[in-house]
Amino acid sequence: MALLSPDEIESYRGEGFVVPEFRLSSAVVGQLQEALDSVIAANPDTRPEQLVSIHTESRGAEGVRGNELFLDLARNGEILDLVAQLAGPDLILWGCQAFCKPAGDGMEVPWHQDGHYWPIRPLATCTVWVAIDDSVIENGCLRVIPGSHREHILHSHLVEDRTDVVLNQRVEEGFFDESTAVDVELEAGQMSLHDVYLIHGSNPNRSPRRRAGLAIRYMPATSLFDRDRSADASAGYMVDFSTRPIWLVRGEDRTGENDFIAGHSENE
Ligand SMILES: O=C(O)CCC(=O)C(=O)O
Repeated sequence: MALLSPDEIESYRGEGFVVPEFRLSSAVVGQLQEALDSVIAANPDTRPEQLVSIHTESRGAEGVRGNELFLDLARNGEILDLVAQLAGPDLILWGCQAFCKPAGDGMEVPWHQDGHYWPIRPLATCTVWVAIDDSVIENGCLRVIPGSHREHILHSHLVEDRTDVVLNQRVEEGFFDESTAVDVELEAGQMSLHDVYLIHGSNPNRSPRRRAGLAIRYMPATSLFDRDRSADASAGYMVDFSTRPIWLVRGEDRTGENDFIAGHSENE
């Protein structure tokens, strides 16, 4: 296991993202690819870029029948060790989504800040983005604007009435300089970690190679997952924070108010 070095932690704080040395074995990558293929087959009406809550087997209000192999990965002790270095010892797993861009017609993810959509007070999340396939410039790898998280400001997002992009909201022009974007190229099994305020997105996949990644969302258990927002499709696809199961994966719930019961009966 390679924990983050002090320089890597510094880089995450300063740039808003980091690629650790730790990576998954090719055997685990093979299992994830197989599980993803079966989830795609079981959800023919869902775009594979929008496989929200892929770690739960019940369809629930969000409509995706997932696979618990992704939940096992999200509870992997080595990944949690990395996240704990950045977000503290008390951690809640509150989301897990596959962004799988098929070869040829994989959709763009517009430039956005995640925190714009999320009911976490105070707002804090570290996303671990795990490459299930090789993710490179050609097939639309994750792109980030280094340092765009630093001021902890959520910029205004334009709402677009489009179905050819993964999210229908994008950061309005003028808040960042796209020429500073960094392409986060990863081999299958590698991962990047990014901050909730970081501006990021990705280009369409016009290449002959699929590009799949799994975004695992962790929040410190010093924040509250606010369940007041129920079923909501304003991001361009359905999310339901009122019934979304969350898991305390490390330490204690420091707020004493997080609800770890909602949504679990269908998933245990
Ligand atoms: O997979 C992508 O291209 C985008 C991922 C993303 O927006 C996220 O992890 O928040």
